[in-house]
Amino acid sequence: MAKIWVLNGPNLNLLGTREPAVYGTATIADVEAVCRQAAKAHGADVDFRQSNHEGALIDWLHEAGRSAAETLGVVLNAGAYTHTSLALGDAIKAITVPVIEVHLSNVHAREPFRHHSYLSPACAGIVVGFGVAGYALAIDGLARTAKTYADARR
Ligand code: CA2
Repeated sequence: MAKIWVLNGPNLNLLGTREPAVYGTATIADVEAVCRQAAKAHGADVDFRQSNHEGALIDWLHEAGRSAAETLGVVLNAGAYTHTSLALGDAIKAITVPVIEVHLSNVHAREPFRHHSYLSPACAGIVVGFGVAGYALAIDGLARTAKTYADARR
């Protein structure tokens, strides 16, 4: 079965416990359930992970890249590392599977330091501001475009 990686960065394990006005009330387990359902509709399986460590996210992107043959792509919410991590941007550039950047909140309607992303230039697409539904939208987008990327790798 084709695989979609869903990678979540720092503090997203706390989802649903604080700042509901910004991030909603859904928990990370709810996010995982939404992803599994969205992927199932495309006949894909989900590898869902969260880490508070930049290096773990980089290692997982490399792992996803190595599994290109069975991978549709990666949905990545890198949390605050989005705005700080050149290394994560480089890791996305280094792999050939498509990566969709997701943010629960509309980062462009928030503080100016959230307007810049080191990841966006390396990503196949971006989904911001749709809350947890954004993960499902990203998975739909991946499923619709993955063949284009697979053909380009041949
Ligand atoms: O909107 C998003 O998804 C963000 O990636 C969330 C990050 C933030 O730094 C980005 O600018 C935008 C923050 C994740 C922290 O998540 C929490 C959720 C609930 C309670 C505490 C933290």
